[in-house]
Amino acid sequence: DNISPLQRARADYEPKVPSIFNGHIHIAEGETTVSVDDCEEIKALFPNTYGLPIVRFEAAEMADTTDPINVGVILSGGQAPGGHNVIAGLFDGIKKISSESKLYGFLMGPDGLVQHRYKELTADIIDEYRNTGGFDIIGSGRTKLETKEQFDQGLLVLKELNIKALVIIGGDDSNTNACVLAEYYKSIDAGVQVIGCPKTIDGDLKNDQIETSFGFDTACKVYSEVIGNIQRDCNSARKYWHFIKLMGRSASHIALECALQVQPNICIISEEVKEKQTTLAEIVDYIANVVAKRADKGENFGTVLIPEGLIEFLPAMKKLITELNDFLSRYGDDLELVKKSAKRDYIISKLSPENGQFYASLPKSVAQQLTLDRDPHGNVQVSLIETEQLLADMVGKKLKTWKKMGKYTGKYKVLTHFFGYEGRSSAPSNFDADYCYTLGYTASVLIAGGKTGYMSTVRHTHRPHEEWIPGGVPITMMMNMEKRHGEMKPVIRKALVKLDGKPFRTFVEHREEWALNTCYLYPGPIQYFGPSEVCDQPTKTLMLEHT
Ligand code: FBP
Repeated sequence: DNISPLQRARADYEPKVPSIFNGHIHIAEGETTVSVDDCEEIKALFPNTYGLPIVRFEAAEMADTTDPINVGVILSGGQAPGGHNVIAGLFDGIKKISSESKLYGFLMGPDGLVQHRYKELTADIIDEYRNTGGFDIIGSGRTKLETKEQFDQGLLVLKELNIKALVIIGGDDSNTNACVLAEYYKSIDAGVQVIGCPKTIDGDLKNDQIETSFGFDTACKVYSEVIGNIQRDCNSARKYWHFIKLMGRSASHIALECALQVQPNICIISEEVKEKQTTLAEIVDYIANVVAKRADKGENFGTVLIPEGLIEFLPAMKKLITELNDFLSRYGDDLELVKKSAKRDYIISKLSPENGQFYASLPKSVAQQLTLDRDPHGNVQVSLIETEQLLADMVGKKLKTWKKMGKYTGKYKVLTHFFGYEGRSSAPSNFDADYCYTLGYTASVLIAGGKTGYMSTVRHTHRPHEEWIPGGVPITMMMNMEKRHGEMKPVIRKALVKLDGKPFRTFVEHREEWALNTCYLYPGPIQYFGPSEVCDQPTKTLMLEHT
């Protein structure tokens, strides 16, 4: 037997769903919609799926259809807790319509559709994965579905399996592509609907229609548990500063949510850095100041939360990376020939004075990551840069100079951490288990109603589950035109941390106090059973944004 006792107990958990799911459902159409911006361009690009109405569900006497429906499902991009429950909800939904309905999973992401690699997801398989983390039921991948060839190739297997609708579970880019696919299939009368589901731990797929992307809740709770444990440890030994980097490709939602959950001494928010044009030196100064002030009180310990995306939000770093990419493509071969010990000076001599000076100020290990470790296209691999180490080292350097000046008398010992992958496949919290199952079931209702180019949505998620409002939103409504790789493209607008939003303002209200005093909160591990106030709470971000 290779499942853990918790897994066994969790298999029996029945996701809580909105009351409307207890009976038959009829789709009600609301007002027609427009895109968030660039309406004319989006309308021209999506003539068949633009301007569709938002849809809501109403209780009905009997089902609108009892015809069996074959559906395909794809998991796209990074793992997020709850993906298996989206699939379980979808499965239960189409089986409720007709026991003859079938669900097919395409393997290893969108590539499975193009390569015709799939498996039928039967009741036995689904039951094995209910309420579990990960995407291993069918695997995931990062292939982008964007060309006509891929769409046509995919259509062959969809026709072969008599699939009437495809559900794409993904982030902003995958849902943008889902919409392009929906538009294309509609334009050629392919007879295949496409429905999206909002996934990503990063929390940056949200807007007026989508309250949160699934997985964010669980991932933040996992990180907050561990940060809380670290805080209790450092408050006990009182000798380490912990620099903790948190996943989240560009937005800082995860770092902000964790800060609200654990009340650390410091949390940097990339969006604020960008807005205020803060320099790396200023961030280092800010952290060093807090370290010194705490040292004055004899508290030579603390926690610093750093969002993964920070590096790209630093204006000077952005400029340096651009010039380095250019430099490496021109002088990369010459650099190979330069002696290891002379490489650093060689690079500095070739950069503009401004960038050269900045490069010289970086710790050697980071400078090396910027120039030696490059991706197959020759670009700097920003995600490999250990920002937590970079900041810890630079703060150390600053404190040394302050020590010489008599401005600092404390002890500075550092430990660094990166929390990312360990939170992406955790068993979903009750919130994510319930939310995801509801999203999947909602998708089945949208499919039965003949909808295409829609994203499955659930509103009022800050309220008890009976009051949740499932429905569908046309994906074109969330789009605008943005420059991607030098070209204007229709995309779903990515949600960054809003500096005038309640979550950030709440953090700002408290951060000074949290910095100097020790106000740590210890959230503890995710609880799956027990009192509702311990088990079912959504994130602080969601509560602050909606109440
Ligand atoms: P998605 O946007 O696909 O959900 O992935 C999010 C994420 O976990 C980011 O937080 C992280 O930067 C990235 O994926 C890591 O990607 P990979 O899994 O390819 O290492």
